Amino acid sequence: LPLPQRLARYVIDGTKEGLFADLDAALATMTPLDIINGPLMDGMNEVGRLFNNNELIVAEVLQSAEVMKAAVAYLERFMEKSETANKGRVLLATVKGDVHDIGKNLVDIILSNNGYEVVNLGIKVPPEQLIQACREVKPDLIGLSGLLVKSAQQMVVTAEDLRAAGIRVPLLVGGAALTKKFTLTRIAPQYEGPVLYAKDAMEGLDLANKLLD
Ligand code: B1M
Repeated sequence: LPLPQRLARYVIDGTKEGLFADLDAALATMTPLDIINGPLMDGMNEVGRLFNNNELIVAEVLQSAEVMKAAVAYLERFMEKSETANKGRVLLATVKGDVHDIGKNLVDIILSNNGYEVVNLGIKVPPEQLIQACREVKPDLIGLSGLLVKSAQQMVVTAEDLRAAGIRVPLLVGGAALTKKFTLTRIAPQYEGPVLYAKDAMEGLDLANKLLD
């Protein structure tokens, strides 16, 4: 198989055998982010399709997730890091009821490498925990991730709860089940502060920079 297809295959098959050598080979011509957004994401999307068709079970998808995480962790050391620190503090979480964290952790890596201090609260974070952390951390931006359809609704509830707690720190939202339209028509009206939608981690960084730089 050609290199890009091989890289997608590691994710689809959930195997790391040969992965790191092939990542090194890919790094000769591609940036770490292009490798993640290209062949590795292609693999993940295929996993999602197979899972949807009942051709993969959860345990197999977990193995694919492990490979994706290992690849991202390996590639992180080759990413460009900005020298400027302290562009702002970001509180990051996957919303209540949702365990998907690969995309959120990618946002963490990219923001951290570009001068932001990120406090990552992890997965399944209920609004109360977010509100509590907000008071302690005093972030300049709150980032919410969610991949399930029900997570989009959970973001609406989270925005309402944050507003009720008097919080108006800008919100950055992202994740597969979300759209810009849903963000603007359903989440934003429930919140006092600005609400921004990012389709991927890089756009998240761009939006954070526009807002806080
Ligand atoms: Co699940 N899962 N999963 N899963 N899983 C999806 C999301 C699904 C679409 C698969 C499918 O059926 N085709 C489907 C959702 C259906 C729906 O609601 N419409 C699904 C389901 C159903 C489930 C379970 C319910 C399955 C079950 O138990 N029966 C269950 C849910 C558990 C729960 O959350 N309560 C479940 C569990 C799992 C695993 C644990 C096995 C595993 C997650 C492991 C982990 O994350 N640690 C898993 C995986 C791996 C997937 C798929 C295959 C891949 C997700 C992924 O990591 N993509 C996924 C199918 C798919 O997405 N194609 C699927 C790679 C990642 C880099 O992309 O997270 O989208 P993503 O992030 C992107 C953008 O979305 C954006 O930037 C990133 C790119 O740069 N982004 C942000 C994300 N967050 C952002 C935040 C931002 C900005 C941008 O600012 C703050």
